Amino acid sequence: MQQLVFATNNEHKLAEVQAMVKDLFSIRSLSDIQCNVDIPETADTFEGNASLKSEYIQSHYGLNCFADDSGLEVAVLNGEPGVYSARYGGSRDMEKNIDLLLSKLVGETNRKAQFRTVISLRLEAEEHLFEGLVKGTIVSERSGAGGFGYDPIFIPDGYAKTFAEMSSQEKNQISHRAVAIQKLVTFLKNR
Ligand code: ITT
Repeated sequence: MQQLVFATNNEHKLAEVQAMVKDLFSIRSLSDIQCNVDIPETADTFEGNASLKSEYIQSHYGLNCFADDSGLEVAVLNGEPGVYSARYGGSRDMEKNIDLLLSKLVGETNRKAQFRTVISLRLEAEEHLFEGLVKGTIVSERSGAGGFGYDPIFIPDGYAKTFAEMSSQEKNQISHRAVAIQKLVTFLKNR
């Protein structure tokens, strides 16, 4: 089975992607390769940051790998929190991140948002990018205990529950990450 490093320190992302690709290729985490670095994400786009993370691993470890940069984009906030999703409220504290976002939407009727991810895959000298997005709405109160990040306040279009109220299998079939990983899998199969 082909081996790929997934360059993430987010254990939730790792678990989601491992569940999605488990029979197709084997994933090594950053701890599997003894990498304990918080790889700098200095770009202002998902594409740029995904590319920085995968490039770091390939240049320092010489391994084929991929990285995911992702976040929530709220229409009425001009795409905020976007690339700043992980630290929107000033730190990695998700309670504060969500509180800040909800406070900016108080009284707002346009609740449209989307989760977006860009995956950068590095195979030897080549880079390939895959995008996934899922549209939905932001609710005014948290609901559900599953998932991670902004999942308790996001209802995908066509559903009546938040990502945090879904089983991991359900979220993993429709999420932005699932869409991008499916594109990556198709690409690897056709090579
Ligand atoms: P790595 O960079 O190490 O992969 P990270 O958590 O810092 O981990 P990002 O820089 O891509 O990842 O930030 C993405 C943030 O966007 C993440 O911390 C969540 O707050 C949010 N996010 C991304 N995908 C999500 C999802 O499926 N459900 C809920 N929130 C998500």
